[in-house]
Amino acid sequence: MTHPLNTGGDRGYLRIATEEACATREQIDGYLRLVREGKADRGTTSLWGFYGTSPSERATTIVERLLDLDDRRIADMDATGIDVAILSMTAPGFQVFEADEAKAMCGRANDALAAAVERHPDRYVGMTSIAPQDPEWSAREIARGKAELGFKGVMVNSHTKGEYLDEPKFDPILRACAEAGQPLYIHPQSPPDSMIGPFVESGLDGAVFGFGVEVGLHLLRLITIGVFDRYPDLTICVGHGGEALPYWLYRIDYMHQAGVRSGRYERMKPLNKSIFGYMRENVCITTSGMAWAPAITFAMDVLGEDRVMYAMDYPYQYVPDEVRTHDLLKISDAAKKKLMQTNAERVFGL
Ligand code: 1DF
Ligand code: MN
Repeated sequence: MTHPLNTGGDRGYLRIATEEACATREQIDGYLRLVREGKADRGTTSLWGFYGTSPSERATTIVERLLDLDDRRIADMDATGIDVAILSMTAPGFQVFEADEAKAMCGRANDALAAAVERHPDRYVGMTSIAPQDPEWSAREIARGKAELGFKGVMVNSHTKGEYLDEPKFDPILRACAEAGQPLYIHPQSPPDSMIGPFVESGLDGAVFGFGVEVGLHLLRLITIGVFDRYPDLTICVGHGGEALPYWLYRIDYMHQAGVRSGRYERMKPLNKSIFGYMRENVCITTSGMAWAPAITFAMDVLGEDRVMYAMDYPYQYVPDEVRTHDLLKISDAAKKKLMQTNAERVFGL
């Protein structure tokens, strides 16, 4: 990527942040309406009941920052030294609305994001949001995102009304990503009602823990159903240091192979590769929310230097010092450039 303003200068690398959130007013108003009418699931009620109505500093500044796609966001990027932000509509996207409303809102949000990218072409990259309630529509939106809107990846906010993308009906979405040659980013949302009880009663439903459990489960469901045997060139990205999976990988792999051999679960079939193999060859992780040297270097060690990308998780974790944590990592200059810049350029085709 050529950057007219900044080529990384003395640093030797650009900082490309890969999990950066925005929202339309209509989207946030939609969450608030669902919450008010008692039609939101428990996770959305907890999350958007807070962000949408709390007078706290955290809630009000985050909502303001989500809605701004111009001066304030660019100023924040400049203040922290972020050269390029890969933007997507915030969680839970359009996946909590009825299908017709979801599609209409999602299409308008994609258009609005594309317009923002057009206003700031050297600072923003967009990802296509989808409404998995209608898989065929979502597949067409993925193609439109690539061909007409210039988007470089596809965002899904994990489960859709309690269903995961390994369900056969969602296959058109996976196929569309593979055909577009674009990565599917599985971003968290709160666990579904079927799972959230013990999380929400303890205050652990959101980004503190529930998000990671939810996305780790989602990715493992996709791997174990054989999504990468069906689409060997598909890349799936997850944030937050890989949602704990790199750390658990040895045990997951061991027990998965034991489970396959035992024939204990009908759904657990032999796969072409080990889970370790898919994690190293089909999955990319980002450092969103996990600006922690031991976790980042561990993930790079386990998955390889080509598999880990920088992210800030703006505006939910807008902490300037965390950028410096990345800059100061004790890794080679070549590995740092991959982490901060070139892995994102490769994965998103920038
Ligand atoms: C939070 C964090 C909320 C993230 C998010 O979406 C979100 C949070 C509503 O802290 O409540 O995307 N995040 O990715 O870290
Ligand atoms: Mn995020």
